[in-house]
Amino acid sequence: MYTMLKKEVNEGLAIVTIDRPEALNALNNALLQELKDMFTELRDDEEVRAIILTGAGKAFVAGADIAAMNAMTPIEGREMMILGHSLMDLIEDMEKPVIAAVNGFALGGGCELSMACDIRIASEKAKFGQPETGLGIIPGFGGTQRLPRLVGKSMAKYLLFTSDVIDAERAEQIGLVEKVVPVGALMEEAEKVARRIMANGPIAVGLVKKAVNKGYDLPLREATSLEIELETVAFSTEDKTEGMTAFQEKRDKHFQNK
Ligand code: DAK
Repeated sequence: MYTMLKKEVNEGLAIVTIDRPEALNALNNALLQELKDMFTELRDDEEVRAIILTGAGKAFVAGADIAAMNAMTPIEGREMMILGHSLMDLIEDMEKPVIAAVNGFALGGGCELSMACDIRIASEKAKFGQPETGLGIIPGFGGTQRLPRLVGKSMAKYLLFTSDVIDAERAEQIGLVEKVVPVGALMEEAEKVARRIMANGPIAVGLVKKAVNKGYDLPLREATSLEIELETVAFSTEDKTEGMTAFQEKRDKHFQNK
C-alpha cells in the first residue's frame, strides 16, 4: 500500500510518480521505504520492461526531508543514509532501464535520486543542485560520488562547494541531463525514449546497463574483460539469433526476452 507514490503500467512501461505535496516530495524514511518497495516490485514484475520516475507538482524531489533530519541523532541519520543508499543501489543494479523525468526541483537527495537513474530528461522548469553544505552537512545519498562521475570532478566540486542551484539548460550543458524539453512535453518525450529502448533486446539492454555501471569503476582491462563475459551471455540468448536473423531477412524483430 503506497501513500506517497502512484504507479501506472501501460504496455510494459511503468510510470511512478512521487506525490508528497506538503513537503515538495522531500524524502523521509517512509517515502524512501515506499520507493524501495516499489522498485523491488517493478524489478520482479515480468510485465514491466522500463520505468519512468517523476514527481507531482513543482518538484521532482526537493531533497531529503530537512525537518526529519534535523530531529535525528547521528545513528538515526546513518540508518536513513543506509536506507537511501540501498534504494539508489537497487535502481542502479536492476536490469530494467530507469528514466528520471525531472519536472521541477531536484535538489540534494532529489538530484541524487535522479543520478541513480540511467537517463535524465528534464523540463525547462527543472532545477538541480546539491545544497547540502549550506545546511552544514554533505550529501548522504551518493551525491559526492555520482555527481563527479557524471559531470567531472571540478564541476562537481564547484556545485558541491557553492550549493548553487542550476537550471535545466545548464544541467544539460554540463552533462547532468541528457535532454531538456518544454514543460508540457516532458512525459511524452520520456515515454518516447523509453519505447525506443523497449524496442531493443531487453536482455541486451540489461547487460549493457551492467557493463557500463560495473565497468565504469574498474580498471580499463578488467572492464573490457567484463564486456567479454557479458557479450558471451548476450550471444547465448534467443534474442541474439532473432535480432540478427530479422536483419538478414529484412523483417521486424520479435524479441522473446530469452
Ligand atoms: N525537506 C522538508 N520540507 C521541505 C523541503 C525539504 N527538503 N523542501 C521543501 N519543503 C517544504 C517547505 O518547508 C514548505 O513547507 P511549509 O512551510 O508549507 O510547511 C513546503 O515544502 C513548500 O516549500 P516552500 O514554501 O519553500 O516552496 P518554494 O516554492 O518557496 O521554494 C524550494 C521551493 C525548493 C526552493 C524550497 O522549498 C527549498 O529551498 N527547499 C529546500 C531545498 C533543500 O535544501 N533541500 C535539501 C537538500 S540537502 C542524509 C541523507 C540525505 C542527505 C543528507 C544526509 N542523512 C540521512 C544523514 C541529503 C541532503 C539533502 O537533500
